Amino acid sequence: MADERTLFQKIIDRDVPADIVHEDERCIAFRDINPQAPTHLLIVPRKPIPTLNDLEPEDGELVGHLFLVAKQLAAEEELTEGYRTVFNCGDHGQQSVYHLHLHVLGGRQLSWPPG
Ligand code: DGP
Repeated sequence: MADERTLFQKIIDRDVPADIVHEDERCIAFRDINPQAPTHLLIVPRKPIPTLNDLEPEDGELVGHLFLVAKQLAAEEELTEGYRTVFNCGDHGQQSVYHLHLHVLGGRQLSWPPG
């Protein structure tokens, strides 16, 4: 039978290796394989929500938790000058993995607009 799990579900299940930096009952965080900044982390809920558009009202606390983990990991990574958090959503947002994830980018001066 076809394996319909997303890549990030396979990382959560430990079937694909990743450099994991945080894990708790609601999410996992690991280093992006193609980093766009000296620190580039992905925070992924264990719940397989495909995109931001699939969030339900009951997911509000989970999303808040992802941001609190982002803040904690940014401190651990010593991103004292600041950092950026991003949810890419859908085609125009250039989302490539359809399992919700929060990017945390830092360690260099970022530019705006993002392009
Ligand atoms: P997005 O484009 O927003 O869906 O971000 C997906 C990110 O996932 C992208 O920055 C690259 C990263 N990525 C893709 N494949 C892997 C992988 O196998 N391992 C890790 N650690 N990151 C991956």
